This record gives sequence, C-alpha cells and structure tokens, in this order.
Amino acid sequence: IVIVIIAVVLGLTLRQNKSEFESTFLSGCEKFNQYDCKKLWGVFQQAYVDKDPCKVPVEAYDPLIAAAPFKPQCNKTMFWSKTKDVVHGFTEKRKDCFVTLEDTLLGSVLDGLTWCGKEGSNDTFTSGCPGWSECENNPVRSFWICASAAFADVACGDVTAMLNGSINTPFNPTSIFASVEVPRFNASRVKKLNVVVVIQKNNISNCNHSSLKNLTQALDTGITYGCKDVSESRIQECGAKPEIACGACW
Ligand code: AVW
Repeated sequence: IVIVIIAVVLGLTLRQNKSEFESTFLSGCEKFNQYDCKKLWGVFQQAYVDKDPCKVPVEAYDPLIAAAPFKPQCNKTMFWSKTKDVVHGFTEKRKDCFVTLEDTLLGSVLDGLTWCGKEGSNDTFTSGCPGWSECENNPVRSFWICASAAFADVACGDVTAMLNGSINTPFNPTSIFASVEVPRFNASRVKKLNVVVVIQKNNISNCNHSSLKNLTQALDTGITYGCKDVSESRIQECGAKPEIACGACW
C-alpha cells in the first residue's frame, strides 16, 4: 500500500509539472485571442516530445511557425542583441512604435522558458534539459533560431536594431542577430536598417565600432544603413512619454 501511495503521489507530481508548463503556454497564448491555443500546444509539442533533447533540429519548429505565422509589421520591426531588458522595457510601453519577436504570440509565450522531451516519453520536462550551448540541436535553441529566422523573413520597410555600447563587440558574429537575422534581410522587402547603439555611463563602444563595419558589409546590397548613439535614459524617457512621436525618440 505504501508503494501504491508513493507511485500515485509521484505520478500526480509529474502530471502536475507537465500541466504547469502546458498551462503557462496556454494562458500566454490566450492573451492573443484569434488562435486555437490547444491546437498550437499540440503542434509545439510535436517538435520535441519523445526525442533525444540534443536531436531537435531547427526545422522541427517549422510547423509551429506555419500555424502561428508572424505578420509583417513594416517600419515597426525591432531586433536586438545583448540589450534585452532595455528593449523590452521600451517596447512594452510603446507598442505603437516597435514590435520585437518577444512581443509576438510565440515569442512572448516561450520567452524565458526551458523545455525538452525525452525518448520514450510523451511528457514535457522543464528541468534536466540541455543548456543553450551544451549541444547544438537542443529544443530551446532550435526554437529561437527558427523563430528569429521567420521573424527576420517578414521584416520590411525601415527596420531597427538595438545593440549594446557597453560590451566589446556590439555586432557579434555568434549572436542570433548577426548569424540568423541579418543574413535574411532581403533588399526587396527591407529598405533601411537603423542601428541604435545603447549608450550607458561606462560605454566602451558606439556607432564607430569596427564590428559595425562588418554589419554594413553583411547587409544585402540595396539596404541602406544608419546608426545612432542613444543614451539609455533617452530610450526610457521615450518609453515613459507616449506624447513623444515614435520618429522623434532618437
Ligand atoms: P543575445 P542575440 N545561453 O542578447 O543577438 C542562454 O545574445 O543572440 O542576442 N541563452 C542564450 C544564449 C546563451 N549562451 N545566447 C542567447 N541566448 C538566448 C531574437 C537568451 O534567451 C530577437 F529577435 C537571450 O536572452 C533578437 O533580435 C537571447 O537568446 C535576437 O534574437 C538573446 O541573446 C537576439 O539574439
């Protein structure tokens, strides 16, 4: 009888963990209406359940992206690298100006989460999953690469990228922005890339940094490039004052 009780409690605990992640997914999804969230959850799971968590390729998420495609939002698409907090602090207040991947349904639902499957199981696990660089084809990394590529594919008009002036290499070739997003900007859709280098007190880089020369060289011919050094406080001010026009933020 003790064994039965332990088995039941263990079973319930595992089931609860599973449904906790599912609930997080569903409640995040339901904020967006217009989607069949139960169906999306099913499509999402198919990418990684019952698989070795180091053998989930980027393409595994293609059906998920197809089920919740990114809408082109010309002139509002915002990319970023190593500026997560300042960018999202700004875009959450100024949805009228810019949209990041993490402001879209899939990006917002999965931002900050860890998940993986296991061979021989249909469950979703949230611990014991491979770290970001532990193996290349892990469920979390593959998702972000797939979603970033699809988000960059629909970028159009003037696009913006916030880079970090407080690090050695604001345009880092190993970043998702440099390795996945920039190469997919297509001159037939994207007119101009506006880089904003976020300047904090102890900045060590700005628009003159040599890595940004590599960025201009990586751009598809026909895409114009612009760069502005903007203080973090100015970005925060623009977030706090909706009366400032988007185009006048910097
Ligand atoms: P980032 P990116 N370990 O600030 O240009 C764990 O470097 O790459 O900017 N998580 C990681 C790691 C790591 N080594 N590297 C990256 N991440 C995850 C999507 C983590 O969640 C948007 F559209 C971190 O917060 C941006 O334009 C996030 O990736 C672009 O990709 C960003 O790392 C930002 O990617």
